[in-house]
Amino acid sequence: MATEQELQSLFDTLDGDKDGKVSINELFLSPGLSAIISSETGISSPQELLSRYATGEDGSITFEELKQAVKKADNLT
Ligand SMILES: [Ca+2]
Repeated sequence: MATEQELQSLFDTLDGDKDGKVSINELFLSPGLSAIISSETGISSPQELLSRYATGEDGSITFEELKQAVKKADNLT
């Protein structure tokens, strides 16, 4: 379980280039944080997470999209 604030801080840390989106490369660069995302969303692979929830053309996930994924797994407190 995570609060929105914890999720935001996790997202900001993952977003290494600070463009407001987390790309597949950023997920791969931080395996420890990706593992937390996996447990909060119940989706084990970064590829699957992005293909299910990222709606932008560049395939990166926004904070709102990540929040939806965590909410859907019932892990947002
Ligand atoms: Ca980024």
